[in-house]
Amino acid sequence: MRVEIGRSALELHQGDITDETTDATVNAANSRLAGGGGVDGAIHRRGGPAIMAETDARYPEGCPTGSAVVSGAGDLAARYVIHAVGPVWSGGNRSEADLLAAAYRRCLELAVDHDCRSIAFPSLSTGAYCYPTDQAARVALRTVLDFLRETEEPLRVRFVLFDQGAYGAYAAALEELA
Ligand code: AR6
Repeated sequence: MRVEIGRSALELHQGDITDETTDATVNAANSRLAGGGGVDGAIHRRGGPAIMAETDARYPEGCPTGSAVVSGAGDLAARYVIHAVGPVWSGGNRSEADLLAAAYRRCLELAVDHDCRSIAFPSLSTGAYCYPTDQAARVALRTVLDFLRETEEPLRVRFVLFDQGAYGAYAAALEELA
């Protein structure tokens, strides 16, 4: 599924984010930037040790929830990995939606600042962090659509959803929002 916004585009794709060839690939990281399972495990496995070596050196304090930091992409096809820290779901009354939106927005800003023309996102927070996928999809897509309507730079934003359930949730949310 694909929606055009001015000179930019938003795409939904089902697959593995480590196969992407976008300029930037977003990692679903934790605030210690310590690595882990899910997307984080896959990115460090396939990208190799250079990514963690760089984040350890540049961001010894880690990255707060609701924000993101950038590194090189090691052996991945991307130029950059943007490590985003989404919130852990704890019922919805702990500013989870605002923190999730802030994490997406920071990734988009970093991508534009680094002259990226394309960026691939996973579904942040909806795995180990247990954010309900249908709600996360609405926050993610609204944030990206708002950003693409505001920004001057043409950007291709690709959501790479691992399974059919996640793809379906994002497709339904995009039909509602676009
Ligand atoms: N490509 C695309 N999507 C994937 C892939 C992949 N290779 N692998 C999993 N997903 P998660 P979170 C989907 O847990 O919830 C880590 O341990 C997955 O099905 O990766 O933000 C970190 O170190 C789910 O829909 O990220 C953190 O501690 C989505 O990606 C913590 O997990 C996100 O799942 C972050 O948790």
